[in-house]
Amino acid sequence: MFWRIEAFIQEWDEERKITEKVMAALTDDSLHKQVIPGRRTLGDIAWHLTLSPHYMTGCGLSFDGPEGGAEVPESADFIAEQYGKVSLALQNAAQTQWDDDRLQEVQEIMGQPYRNGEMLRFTLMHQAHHRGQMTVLMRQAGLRVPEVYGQTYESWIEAGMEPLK
Ligand code: NI
Repeated sequence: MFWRIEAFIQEWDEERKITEKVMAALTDDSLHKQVIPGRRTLGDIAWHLTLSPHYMTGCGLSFDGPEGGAEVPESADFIAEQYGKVSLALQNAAQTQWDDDRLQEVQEIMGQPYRNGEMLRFTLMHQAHHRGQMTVLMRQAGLRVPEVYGQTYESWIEAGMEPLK
């Protein structure tokens, strides 16, 4: 739950920049990497994360969603570009359209009451959850993963240190 809009803006701005780094490390080929045969791919998850910020329009925020429809794009660059746009659009909308009082407003979502501040928190945690899935699949696809919350295997080595196990 966020009680102050400024607290959300600050956290979202940091988190969306981390997610942008992860998206920027994707390649077209890697998008087809599957969790297990026949299930979600890295591209599915990346595109799900790109579509997700726009769900906040269901709570009354107004901003444009990503271009490209529901189908997962073939281009990693396109996904990264659309993620950048929509994540910033959510941030700008929250900053200009809501104040602290609006965070207490309750919406019914799938039959359950949620405060807007809870939905913003959900959006943030949901992104972190799927971003973590992405970095594992990226490793399995042979990609270098950027630093998310701390050093990576490669950045330890580049710093002249022994990577942590
Ligand atoms: Ni999800």
